Amino acid sequence: MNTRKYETILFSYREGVGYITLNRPERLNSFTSLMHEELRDVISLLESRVDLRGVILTGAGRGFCAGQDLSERQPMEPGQYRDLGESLEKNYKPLILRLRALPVPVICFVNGVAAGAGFSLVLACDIIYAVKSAKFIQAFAKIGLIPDAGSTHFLPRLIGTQRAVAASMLAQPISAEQAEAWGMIWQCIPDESLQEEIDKMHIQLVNGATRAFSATKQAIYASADNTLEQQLNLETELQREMGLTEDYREGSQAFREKRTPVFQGN
Ligand code: T3D
Repeated sequence: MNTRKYETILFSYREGVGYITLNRPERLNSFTSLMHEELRDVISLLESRVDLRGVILTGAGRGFCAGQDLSERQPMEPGQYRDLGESLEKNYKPLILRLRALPVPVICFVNGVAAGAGFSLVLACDIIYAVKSAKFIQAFAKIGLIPDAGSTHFLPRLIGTQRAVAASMLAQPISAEQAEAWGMIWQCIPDESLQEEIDKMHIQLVNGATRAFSATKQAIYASADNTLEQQLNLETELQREMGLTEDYREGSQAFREKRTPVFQGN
């Protein structure tokens, strides 16, 4: 296993799968400047790997991520203000955009509470599992902020405008079961099955048709802004590319031979 040492996250790389674990359990893995710096470093490494097959993201301890570490924000004197736009531009925007743009599936295993920008981070992932005891809180309203780090983009698309507005303004926790029922996450899993599900996902990623996963992401995410005709054109272009891959050759051959395909991800 290829392992690098960080202070606020754990990172490992195994058989083309990058594992990122947010690792400040005593503060529910809330984001600090250092955590952003370390995440940037890890994402750069993932972007540079030609053998990348997938990414698995989770949190250490009882929480997934409680958003911005509020203890990093010093109390302000009357008349003093903070430029929060600077923090979003520097840290959150690149994190969300780069994670979303990774050319492989990014799978989130939500192991506990996800609040504020931690909730947004979850929504930026391609497939989301959450343990039954996990909950999701748009905590921003409680401190006088709007949902950020992509939540106003992802949430209405996933659960509809009414639910997105209410969840954001009321800041009420959404249970993992509710999240699954609303289509906000893929699956709610028993708490005790977390590691087993991660291990199963590892196998799926390592054996998957990675190029097709990448093009699937591209096509589905582009559909929000495309007309039907533009989307059909995009599908045509991407499917033409898929027809040139070794994985398609192998997949169709395996079907003919009635065996499981052995995809190499190229
Ligand atoms: O500033 C900018 O850069 C702008 C961008 C903002 C993006 C954002 O994310 S804003 C939203 C920030 N997040 C929040 O407002 C959530 C704050 N946390 C909570 O509301 C609650 O902790 C939870 C609902 C998430 C969980 O509640 P609970 O009861 O399970 O745990 P707890 O006891 O509140 O937290 C455990 C410890 O973690 C506790 O420390 P202690 O008392 O044991 O020493 C708590 O203070 C700490 N903690 C939790 N969240 C944060 C945190 N410490 C710093 N920052 C946090 N966000």
